[in-house]
Amino acid sequence: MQNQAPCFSSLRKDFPMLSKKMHGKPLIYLDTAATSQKPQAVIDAISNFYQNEYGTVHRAVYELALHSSQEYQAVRELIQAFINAEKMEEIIFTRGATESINMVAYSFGKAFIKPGDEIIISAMEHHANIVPWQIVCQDRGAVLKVIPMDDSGQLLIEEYEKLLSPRTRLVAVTQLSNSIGTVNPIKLMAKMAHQAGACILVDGAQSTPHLSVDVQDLDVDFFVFSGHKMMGPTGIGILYGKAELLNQMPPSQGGGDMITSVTFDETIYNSLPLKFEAGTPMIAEVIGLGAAVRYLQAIGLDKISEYEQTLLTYATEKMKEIDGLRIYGNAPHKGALISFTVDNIHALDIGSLLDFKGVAVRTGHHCAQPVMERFGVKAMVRASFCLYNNQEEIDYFVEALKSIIRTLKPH
Ligand code: C6P
Repeated sequence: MQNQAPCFSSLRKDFPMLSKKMHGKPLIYLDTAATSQKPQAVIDAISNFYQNEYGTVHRAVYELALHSSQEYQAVRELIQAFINAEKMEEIIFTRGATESINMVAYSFGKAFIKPGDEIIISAMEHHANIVPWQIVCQDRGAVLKVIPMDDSGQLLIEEYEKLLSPRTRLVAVTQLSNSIGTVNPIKLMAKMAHQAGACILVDGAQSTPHLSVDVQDLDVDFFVFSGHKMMGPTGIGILYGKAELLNQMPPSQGGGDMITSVTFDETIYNSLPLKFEAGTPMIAEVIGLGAAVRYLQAIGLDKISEYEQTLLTYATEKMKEIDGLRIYGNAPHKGALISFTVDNIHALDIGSLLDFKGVAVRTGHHCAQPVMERFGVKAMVRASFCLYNNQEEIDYFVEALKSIIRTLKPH
């Protein structure tokens, strides 16, 4: 690749899955927005932990448990630095972005949402950042409002301004859309929410693997993401929340570790972050997430971003040349994913035939049905790119796509 940094081409060997074959063809993995492949460093960290170091956390004084507790805590510090949170106790381990949002919806809803209050989301949210708020609104008698977007997939900030009012309690918005790639102006949106007296939750499920995030600079109240989209294992996610808010919110689950004392009459909850971590946590998953963050940090998020943008530009230019292909989401600030349809050919057919050629893409509604409705389609194909993809793969993908279109196009 002309402008491919040598370090990126050499990274491919870190990912064992990338040397696999699918249907006898080399695997071309273009579905990182769903879940990323894992570098050997992450696989080794998890396997080493289970083989040599495994023990529980926070519950015992034997050496293995103490070591596990230290490692678990070290990853919390790592995540704190990764997103530049002010305090370590603001980092809560969850099972994923979905669980993080649901936890805030439940606890924030209980603490702060009253009948007649309003919650604002955007037209490009993943279902994980829609449904929990609908549930809160139903439970608390609140009203859900939606920021519209234009045809390029950018939020209409002037409409957002109009929606904000003294009744707004919370704004919940994605930093990077999983369906159309738009990167939203979070710093501005947070400032506007705060000026209206509201809090803001940012869904960072798609942004954390690709952009460097500074929650203090963005000045967001809650920030959520998943480990499995950023080279880490499944079953681990993060909920960042400002301590002053989390301290006022009730726990979303009760159980071990989230208490300081329990009698049949009364329970005193633990302090942050354990108040929100009931039960034996995802210990090995946390260790794996730590290895993933170290892996990303060693390369550098800014370099990753820059490289992925070259892939996005290259792929967009090539795909625009294909007759009848329509790309959804053309915001100037966009993450490295392309959702598209081809005239008269169903997205699922394209996905299945690409699979036979070794290419893995996502097809369907991308868990964002309102986005499909906004653009008047039932389903899209999505190719998402990442630090381990390269120009040759994009060439292969585009040629495969052209040949599928030639085969399926009605004559
Ligand atoms: N998007 C996709 O293919 P979980 O499943 O909890 O790790 O993440 C949920 C989630 C929340 N917000 C955004 C913006 C997301 O993209 C996702 C997951 C995957 O686009 C699976 S549907």
